[in-house]
Amino acid sequence: MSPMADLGELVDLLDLAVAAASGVSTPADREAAATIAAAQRRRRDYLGSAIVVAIAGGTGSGKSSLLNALAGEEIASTSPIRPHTNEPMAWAPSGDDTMWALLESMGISWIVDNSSMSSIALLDLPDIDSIVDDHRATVEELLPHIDAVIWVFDPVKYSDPTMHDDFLAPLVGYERQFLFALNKADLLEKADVLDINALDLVTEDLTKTLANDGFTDPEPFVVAADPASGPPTGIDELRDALDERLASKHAAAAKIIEDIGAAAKLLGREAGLSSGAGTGHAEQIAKSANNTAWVTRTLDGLDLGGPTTDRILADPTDRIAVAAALTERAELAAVIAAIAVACAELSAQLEAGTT
Ligand SMILES: Nc1nc2c(ncn2[C@@H]2O[C@H](COP(=O)(O)OP(=O)(O)O)[C@@H](O)[C@H]2O)c(=O)[nH]1
Ligand SMILES: [Mg+2]
Repeated sequence: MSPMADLGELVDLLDLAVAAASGVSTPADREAAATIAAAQRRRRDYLGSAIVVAIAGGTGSGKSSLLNALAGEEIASTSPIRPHTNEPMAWAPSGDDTMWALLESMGISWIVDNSSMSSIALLDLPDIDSIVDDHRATVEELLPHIDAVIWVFDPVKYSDPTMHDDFLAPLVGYERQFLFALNKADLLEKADVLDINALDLVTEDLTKTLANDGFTDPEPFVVAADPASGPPTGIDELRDALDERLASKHAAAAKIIEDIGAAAKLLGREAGLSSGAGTGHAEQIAKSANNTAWVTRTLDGLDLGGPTTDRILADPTDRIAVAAALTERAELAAVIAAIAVACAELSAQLEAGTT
């Protein structure tokens, strides 16, 4: 599988185009393109075409079990002996070099090759109920690079005040990225408390507790990732929710690709480079190299100032200045062409990208 291009690279190219356009495009067009690039850099999620989901929760809540259930295979080792996972591990699509590099930069060196679901990466985070401050810092560092966090609760510790007051409530600003899962439903399902089903009772109480933390309409998924008997339950609903997020991420990505493609075209517009990427530019530049009148007119029309432009306007037969101006255009044309190619590749990837 060839390495996937990602939106991050496309944003890099747009920045490169803005730089290459400094003597060519209008300040307004360059500013518009730079604003689009900067906005993408501020995004609070992973810019690739896959969705990156961290699984967080207290000791023994079932994070590793949930990762295994979502993956449909035994990835993270689970154990009844606590604490078990002391290092974050990831299950990430093979071939996505950018994501693997990202995971390594986040300090995740234990990466399991995910060949079955090319558009989802799952991170099994360390238990978070010990050393709360350190772990909250870890999660806060991760959040800008990932798409979602599944917070896992078990029926015994779901209302642990440390978890809610010291951990979740301070992170309420990230709620757009959060999903909640009540695990070990099998332990509650058959129990009644004063005629009320224990599972309903706990689900309702967890929902209320999360609302008290400050979350808007929290709706925990009810799952059994590793029930005492039988197969996992509730996993399909959770996976559907992740698929939905992946779909909306793809829709958002399609919009970004469109915006970046448009911004690149705008950068080339004034310089006559916006007719599309490819050989046309080279031809146009070669042709206009012998046409100082065209170059002068173009530069004059741009009203750019700058030493090269000033020199040509002062003396349209100044071949060195004309050559310099054309080089600037050729460089910009090359970056615009690279952007067009990357946009086409990414669009194709998005169209092919399903779980
Ligand atoms: N009954 C039951 N046990 C579970 C379920 N999910 C996990 N467990 C058990 O809970 C223990 C802790 O699970 P693990 O996934 O290692 O938790 P982690 O520490 O959060 O990664 C293990 O013994 C699991 O088998 C579940 O849905 N039902
Ligand atoms: Mg674990």
